Amino acid sequence: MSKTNVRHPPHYKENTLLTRREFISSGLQTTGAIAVASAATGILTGCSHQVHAHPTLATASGEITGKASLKAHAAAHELLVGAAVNTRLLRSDANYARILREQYDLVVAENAMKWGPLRPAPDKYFFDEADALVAFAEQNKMKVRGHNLAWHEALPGWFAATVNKENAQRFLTDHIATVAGRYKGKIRSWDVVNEAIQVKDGRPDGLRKSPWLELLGPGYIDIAFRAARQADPGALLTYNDYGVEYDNDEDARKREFILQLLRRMKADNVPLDALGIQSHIRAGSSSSFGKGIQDYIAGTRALGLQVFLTELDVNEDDLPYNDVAQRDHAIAEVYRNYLDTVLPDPAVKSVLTWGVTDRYTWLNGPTQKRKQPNRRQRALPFDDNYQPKEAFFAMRDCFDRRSV
Ligand code: 9MR
Repeated sequence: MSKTNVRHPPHYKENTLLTRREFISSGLQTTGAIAVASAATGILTGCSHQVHAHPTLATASGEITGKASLKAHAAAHELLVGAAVNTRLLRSDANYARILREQYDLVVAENAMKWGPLRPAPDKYFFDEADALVAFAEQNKMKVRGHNLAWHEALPGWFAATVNKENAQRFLTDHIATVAGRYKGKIRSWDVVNEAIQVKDGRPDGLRKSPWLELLGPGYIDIAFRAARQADPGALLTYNDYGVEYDNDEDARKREFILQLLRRMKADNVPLDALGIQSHIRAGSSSSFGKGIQDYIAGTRALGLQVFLTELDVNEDDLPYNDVAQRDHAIAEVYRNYLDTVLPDPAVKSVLTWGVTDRYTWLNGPTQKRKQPNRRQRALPFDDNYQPKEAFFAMRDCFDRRSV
């Protein structure tokens, strides 16, 4: 959701591991801190002998696996529950992989299917990481979301000097044919176009002045969706965006522009099946959730589209206190308020968090501007030690309350 045009170099690295400085300042003082300290030291020093935090998932709050898992509770209310995955951690962190298997039935690559990671050079593709995620999902009978085929960020380093108005359409359609074609029949839904609306760019259609818009004009969106349908006719084609969740003027304007785009696409018979609502939300916000997002979802449903909550997490930088239990409670309340606002609508079919454990959330990553640099964010359902937090139980309760 960063608002700058970040372009990653070809040798792209995921940035969600703790740095030594972050680890030292993390204040991991809860149970298991020593085990995690050893594990983190192993990662930081490249030591091959890695100690994993002890998996103690049955906590004082009760059993959370099997029938008590997120996915079992979600399935009872016609929802899929998923998470964004850092593919490298599937190999290096057994607890990470285990929680994914136990709790989730849907995965999406946090980075591995973006242009930058997939395209080391204009004529070369690097599929190993993306393939590994799809294989992991197949082995564990999980579904996969694809993220993403056209975005203004995470473009490869060579992009700006290589892609021009003459060849841009070919680059876009070849990329989609190759990537969506490779995973044909294996992807439940693709984020075809990501974050195309940016109100402050001031265009009457609300479109972001992205490289794709500059190269191809507004038509790039339809080109991308048509190419995606052709490459993988079975995938649910999704438009995905952020900044639409709150009852405030800024989010309301963005919702209007997105609905206008979706209506226009449907009117023009552009293949489109779903809307992704990223759901990067905040604790300590002065705005609330309510009619704005409910009407947005209902408007999307009226167009015959499904709705996916694609990147849920809670940024807690605005909380004025440091006490962990107090913060975790406030974060869980935000999960609760948000999910209770949106889940009653039957158009909502899946809930994905952007990560699994606070240990690797992008919100603690080096590119993130932080108001509380000495405090690690606790944005996700599992903490740094892989223990379920109040947010986990809030999610499960919200699934239970859904009347679908
Ligand atoms: O979490 C992702 C982070 O590791 C990457 O550096 C960044 C740029 O590729 O993208 C982050 O994920 C973003 C997602 O792809 C689109 N919506 C906003 C997410 C958080 O910035």
